[in-house]
Amino acid sequence: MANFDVFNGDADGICALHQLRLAEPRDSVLITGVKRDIALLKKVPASAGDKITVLDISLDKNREALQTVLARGGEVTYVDHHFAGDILEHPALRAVIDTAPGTCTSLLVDGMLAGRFRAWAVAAAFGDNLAESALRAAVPLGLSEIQLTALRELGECLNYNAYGDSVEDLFFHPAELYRQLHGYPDPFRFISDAPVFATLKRGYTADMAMAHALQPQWTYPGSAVYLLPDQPWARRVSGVFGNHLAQREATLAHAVLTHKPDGGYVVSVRAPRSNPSGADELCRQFDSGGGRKSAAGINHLPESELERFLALFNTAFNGENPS
Ligand SMILES: [Mn+2]
Repeated sequence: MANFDVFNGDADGICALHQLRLAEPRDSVLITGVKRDIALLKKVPASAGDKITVLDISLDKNREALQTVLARGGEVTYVDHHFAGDILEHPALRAVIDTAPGTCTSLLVDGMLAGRFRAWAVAAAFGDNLAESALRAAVPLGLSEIQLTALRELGECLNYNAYGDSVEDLFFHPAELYRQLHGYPDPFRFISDAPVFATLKRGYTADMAMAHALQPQWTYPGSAVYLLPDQPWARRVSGVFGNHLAQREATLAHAVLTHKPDGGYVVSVRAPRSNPSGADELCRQFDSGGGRKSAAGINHLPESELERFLALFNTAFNGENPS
């Protein structure tokens, strides 16, 4: 019998698994990838009695694979906060799914573990651009401003490492980053001692400086669109850059479009922080779109769909309050 840990390669996925495996150590096959690589469950060659943990990837996007794994006799723990559609009922499936805009997978795991490794969940919430939730979760820890800033940086750097067209764009394969990080029960130790963190922070700082030098390509009454070049730095920084824009201009929606090597764009959409909804609905109108209410994306937007995207984006976030 085998164990499989299947997780999104971003801060939330990595910190969710880290917490679970600190609480319940387990040798397992790690299955992960770049942030957008979410069709992960189909990579599990499950057989009867295998234990499979799935973290931070949409159940809706893995539904068929989940049915297969369960039919083969696997036992599945599924924790996530992305759009799930109908959650199937099965005696071997434990699903903890909450798509509320203020939560993330690491916070859900934190709830399952009664807050035992809370600081990691705080870092993950920062990484998922949920600063308010992160700060709320951090209250009982009594951290200093400096410590909170450190956890914010940690979440952002881990999250940053997951963006790329392929793992070749990344500083570390997310499985390797998880293995390194898992040696540190204390996030502050990881921040001060781990060479991988120093590398990520250097890369992050350099890439963000490039992004912040850009002006928006299109601006609308309630939103702005940035266009990033076909460069590894741009692919790495696109998502985190979107989060920063969302933090900087709370009332605006943002889209970050990054040119792809073979044409078309990768799209990150961030709803306004003042009204964090509509991003997933917009992106799901495109073939490879999906995500959460506040943050969503399109894996491949063909050039021919650009005008349609801009029109729908402008309409979705026209600056008027829906209430
Ligand atoms: Mn997440």
